[in-house]
Amino acid sequence: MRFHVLTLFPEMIAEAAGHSILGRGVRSGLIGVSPVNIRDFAINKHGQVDDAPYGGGAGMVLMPTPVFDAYQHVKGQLANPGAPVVYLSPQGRVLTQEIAQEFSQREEIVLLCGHYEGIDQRVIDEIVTDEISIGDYVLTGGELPALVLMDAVARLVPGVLGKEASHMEESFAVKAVAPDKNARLLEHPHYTRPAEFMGHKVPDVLLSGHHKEIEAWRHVQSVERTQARRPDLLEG
Ligand code: 21W
Repeated sequence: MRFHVLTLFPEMIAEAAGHSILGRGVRSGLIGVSPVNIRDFAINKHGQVDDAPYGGGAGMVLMPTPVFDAYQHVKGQLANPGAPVVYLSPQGRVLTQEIAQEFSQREEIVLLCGHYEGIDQRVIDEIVTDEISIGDYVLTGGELPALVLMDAVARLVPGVLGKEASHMEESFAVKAVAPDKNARLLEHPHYTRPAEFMGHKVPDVLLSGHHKEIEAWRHVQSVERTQARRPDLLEG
């Protein structure tokens, strides 16, 4: 799976993509991350990529030509010219596990990160196939959302997670409470040594060695936590 990332901050993408699970996927060759600097496609020698909005108003708008030229450059490297072009934007549909699963089936994805007030609508209409938000809060650009999407998608690519973790993914699917919405239960609490920390003991059942009882206790914890913290996941 290869991600091509059109951005004004390519170092932000390259740096973060070198760490954790995403970094391991990259080093193992299962994941490719190719940042492309939109400024390399500036319209003049001053490196201009943005301009004032038609109709007035505060802030600047990313010009269509540098974005389109950066996309054309990437398109020339695509194995599949029909690869999705995902614009990270507050106006997009909110990223879910289901959307991450769909993207994980693709061989290649182009990610477009906005900055300033946004990107000229004409180039969006011309090249973008999907518009994705990561939630209802205001950020300063699309780079962190692009990294969030890549992280969520990369861990679903076979081989990126260890064997144990990918088995966990399967058992979660079984716990789904609303298959159409891909909802699931929150996790039970986790404990490790020491058996007592600041006067707080690990629940006895976890030290009992009774695997059936442990499983049942964890399931009850999951349901109770979900009811208390995310009742929306239990709807239906
Ligand atoms: C945020 C650009 C808001 C433009 C008052 C006056 C991509 C994002 C982004 C951004 C505006 C995502 C303003 C969740 C996000 C992103 C940058 C609108 C701001 N306010 N998902 N002007 N949240 N954000 N203008 O912010 O590019 S996905």
